[in-house]
Amino acid sequence: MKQMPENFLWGGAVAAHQIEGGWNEDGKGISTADVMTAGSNGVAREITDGILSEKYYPNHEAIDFYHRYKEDIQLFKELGLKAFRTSINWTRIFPNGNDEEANEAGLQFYDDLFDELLANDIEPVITLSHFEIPYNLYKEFGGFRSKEVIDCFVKYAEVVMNRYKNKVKYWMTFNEINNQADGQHELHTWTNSAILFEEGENREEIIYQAGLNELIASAKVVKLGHQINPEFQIGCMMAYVPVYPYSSNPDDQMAALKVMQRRYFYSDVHAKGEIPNYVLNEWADKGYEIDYSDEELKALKGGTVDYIGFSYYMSGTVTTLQDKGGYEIPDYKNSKWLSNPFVKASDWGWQIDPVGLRYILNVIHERYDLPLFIVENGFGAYDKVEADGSINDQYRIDYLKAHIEQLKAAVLEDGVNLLGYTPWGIIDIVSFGTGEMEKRYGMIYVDKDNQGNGTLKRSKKKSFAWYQQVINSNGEEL
Ligand code: P53
Repeated sequence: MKQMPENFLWGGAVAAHQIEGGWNEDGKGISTADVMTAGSNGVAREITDGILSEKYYPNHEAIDFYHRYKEDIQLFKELGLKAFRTSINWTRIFPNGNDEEANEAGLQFYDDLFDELLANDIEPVITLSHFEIPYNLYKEFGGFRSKEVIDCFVKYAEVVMNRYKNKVKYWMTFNEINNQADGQHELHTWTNSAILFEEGENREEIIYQAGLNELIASAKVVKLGHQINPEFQIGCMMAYVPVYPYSSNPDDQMAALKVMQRRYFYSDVHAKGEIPNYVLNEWADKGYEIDYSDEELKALKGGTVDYIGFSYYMSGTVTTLQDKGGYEIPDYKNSKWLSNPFVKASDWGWQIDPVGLRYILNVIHERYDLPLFIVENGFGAYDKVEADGSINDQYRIDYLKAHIEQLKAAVLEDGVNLLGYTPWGIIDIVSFGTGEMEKRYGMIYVDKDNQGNGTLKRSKKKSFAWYQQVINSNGEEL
């Protein structure tokens, strides 16, 4: 029987702002995540102008990993994690984003964290910006609208890549850089680019500019990183939501292709180092004046990524048929986004589609011929603590099992080169989309509710022992 590669990185993933807390400790500055209030299922998070005393900001304390990481890493070790994906919070290192000097206390925190992981044989996998941009860079420059912020990011990356060059091998630049793609969702343009819009601005054009600025920054960092340590593996990080045509109508195929191109723009530039024709033509047709120099085009070419990191949670569906319902999207004439009648959805409406993971692994493998890394996948759900303290999250096991079966098919049957699998929110954390604690992904439960009450005590869910066995058997026993 074919087996998963010996060095396959079974792991778990989180992000600094969703786990650490300690939002104003040891010299840390305010980040974009620190001004996001708690929303709820169906209610958007608010982005406030600075920090307002009457509001609740769930990321300020999060699960207090900042002070509890040692005990949490002991649980990760017991679980058997070979890799742990987190991010460096930019504002611990450069509190304002454009400070002259880096903040030594912030650098020391990540030294200690990485040492602790390595001492427990856990490989750190590090994102440089996971929705954590210094708030000051929004105030001073309007976020990634500005070319100035490219230099701030490159300087920050250079400092941390130098500092941790013997501790961290796997890096990613911008988390889910394509979330912002259509420019329409405030939370996404804020967290990807630190951009808020004025009335009447052309959002699409501005987001193309900001996205390109990030791609240039990323490429410069990839080049620099390889100079700092040629062993570095530096990837991009995409949110892949494969979009299917609803029917075999040729227009539905084109609609699905066009919706995907808007997202592929980002990984195309990351992987191929060039702005694709379909985007250059769109800019010309719409009269967009996107600012880039020859020097920047050269930078793109010189900083292509080593691997494609991506999240996978769900798939989507589009149609041009007019009698199926759904809501209109701009990517192709008369196209509408609708739910897929062949798959079920989570309580938050995320469509559950394990086969979609195998599908997208194949598509991306064919498109780029690069190693792939699933750095997020998981099931956000309400968990119930039983009277005896146990948590029987069989639904989470079912979700993860079904997805691991499909990733195994992609590797063992389809020949996809996959570096690892780090399921999201290995320990319960603050939800990004809603700011809730009770949208839980973890195999480790954290006693805290949506209002911020709870002891923060950690306990193992049923999925803990299950995942332990998956890792132990290198994916054989599901
Ligand atoms: P929450 C959309 C589609 C796929 C992944 O999300 C997404 C999003 C944004 O909502 O985000 C990623 O916590 C993101 C994580 C986030 C995770 O998915 O809203 O990288 O920071 O927590 C899950 O359920």
